[in-house]
Amino acid sequence: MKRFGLKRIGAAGGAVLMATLALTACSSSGGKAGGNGKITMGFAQVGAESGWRTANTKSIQQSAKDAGITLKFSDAQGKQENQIKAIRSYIQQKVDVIAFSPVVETGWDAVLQEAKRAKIPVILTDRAVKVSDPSLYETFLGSDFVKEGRLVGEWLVQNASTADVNGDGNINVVQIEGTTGSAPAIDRKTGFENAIKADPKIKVIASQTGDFTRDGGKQVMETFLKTQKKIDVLFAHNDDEGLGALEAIKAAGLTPGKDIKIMTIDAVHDGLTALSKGEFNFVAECSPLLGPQLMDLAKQVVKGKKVPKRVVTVETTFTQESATKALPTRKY
Ligand code: GZL
Ligand code: ZN
Repeated sequence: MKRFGLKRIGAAGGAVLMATLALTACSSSGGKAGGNGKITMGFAQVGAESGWRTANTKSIQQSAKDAGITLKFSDAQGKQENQIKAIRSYIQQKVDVIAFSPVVETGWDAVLQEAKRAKIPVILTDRAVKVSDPSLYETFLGSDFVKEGRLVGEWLVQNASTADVNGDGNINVVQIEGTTGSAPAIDRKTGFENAIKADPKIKVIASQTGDFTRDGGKQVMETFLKTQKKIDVLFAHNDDEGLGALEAIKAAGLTPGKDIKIMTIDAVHDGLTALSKGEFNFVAECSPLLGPQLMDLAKQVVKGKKVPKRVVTVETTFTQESATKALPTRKY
């Protein structure tokens, strides 16, 4: 499938990009930015629902400082109407660029039309939107969520022999999904469920949203433990749901990682700690450190430069051994 202008820039690539941009920035007129060339960015964040989100917020706030960009920041407590309100206020304040992580995929056309009419470029970070007119945003910087789900499914297929914990010949999977309607929840489910088709013994016997929170993961896992007889595997769409589920699994007198194999996505510090302790069995990384690349892209779009429509973050996966090695130097 031809990916339009797909660019893979890891953290190092982002730093290189930042260095070149810094050079061009001081030689250019600083584009549309305020008189002193200082760029003002309005950022509408989803909320503070998970360890991933707080690490993402820190990365954005720190990178704005490092890039000399004035940041107006709002936390929508997970509500789309609050994100829309924040974007409208940034339009009123005539910021130079708007960036946001859309809590769900749909319902953005109107407010993005208003930003376009106000000639304020918009950058999507972390999550994608479904809009009628792709010119409503300059670029989408974030993970390939389908790939994250696929990597989890492929690991389960490769490890099927040790995953049939109940020895009933089937590998019964319960799935705790992310926020309903969000790009990561939709795409991780798609990637995972497509990958496990490779082994007909693997079946998703129950699937429910835990809204990417620990509480959500705990409550849904309690329900699954009551209603499902033979659970072999849990796939939680993020570490926080998996960490909440751990509590429910232990409260039921089961040993996580042994009686129920657990796979999650994010690879935040607490998730890798659970993995290194053998409570989780596999974690696919989803990097929250989007700040440096976001600020590079913001400087380019404010200058009216064309940027790739899609910038995919470079990520990896972890097993117990690689998690133990990575933990001491992990930034989040
Ligand atoms: C993924 C991000 C998701 C994380 C969750 O890029 O949108 O939202 O996987 C977070 O931890 O809540
Ligand atoms: Zn089984």
